[in-house]
Amino acid sequence: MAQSEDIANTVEPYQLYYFPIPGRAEASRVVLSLANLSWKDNEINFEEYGQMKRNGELPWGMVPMLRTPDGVLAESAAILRYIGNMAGLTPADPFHAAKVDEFIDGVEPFSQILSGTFSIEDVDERTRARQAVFEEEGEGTKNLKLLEKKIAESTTGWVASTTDMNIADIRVFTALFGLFSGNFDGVEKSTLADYPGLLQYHDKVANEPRIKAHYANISEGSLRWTYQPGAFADLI
Ligand SMILES: N[C@@H](CCC(=O)N[C@@H](CS)C(=O)NCC(=O)O)C(=O)O
Repeated sequence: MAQSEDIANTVEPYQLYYFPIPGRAEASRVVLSLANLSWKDNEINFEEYGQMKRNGELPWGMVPMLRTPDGVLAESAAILRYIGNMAGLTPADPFHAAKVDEFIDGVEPFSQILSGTFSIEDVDERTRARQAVFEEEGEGTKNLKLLEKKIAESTTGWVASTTDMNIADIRVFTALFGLFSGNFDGVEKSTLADYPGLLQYHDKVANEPRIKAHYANISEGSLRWTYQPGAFADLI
């Protein structure tokens, strides 16, 4: 890829920068697409990330980062809310909008459950550490149970009890099922067999027409297979 200054000179008014994985940028990528904005997905490698950081292009020294016609925006939740507002994917009434925010912020501990394991160089040790996360008393298990409980409490099937799908669903769906793509040693998709409520939620979101269309044509070997309908059908 060209240097970051060159990327910024391309024509799309919205430019997202993140690593070539779903991770913290995936929900914003989906919503940028659903918003029909003209945008570019700049998948950067670690060296390019380092260069952008040294150049002072990243407001908080991290990615994702979004360039917009109004300026640069960092923090994945802020980016998601901004794009979600433009896409009509946030509720209008203040309470439901706040409930949506609650879920976007509430899923944060879950999205960090592997964070202590990335620095473990030995693959066997790393695998064991991640398996422990999903043992009975592990943080992964606690978080999956909590998420399943929250979804069961929904009055509409959408995570924040909204009438329609919104950015909270897209964040929870991409964070939750992205973890089981096989990209993380020691994290087995079979774990989800213990969570029928989560599998039902997967079915609901993956079959939502806009989500289904968005992931209909992913490339061979893509990590995004967990977002397609039927991805976990063998566990049901
Ligand atoms: N709170 C931030 C956290 C961003 C974050 O942790 N970004 C990671 C990638 S997932 C990063 O930039 N890591 C590079 C580094 O810290 O060296 C957000 O949600 O955007």
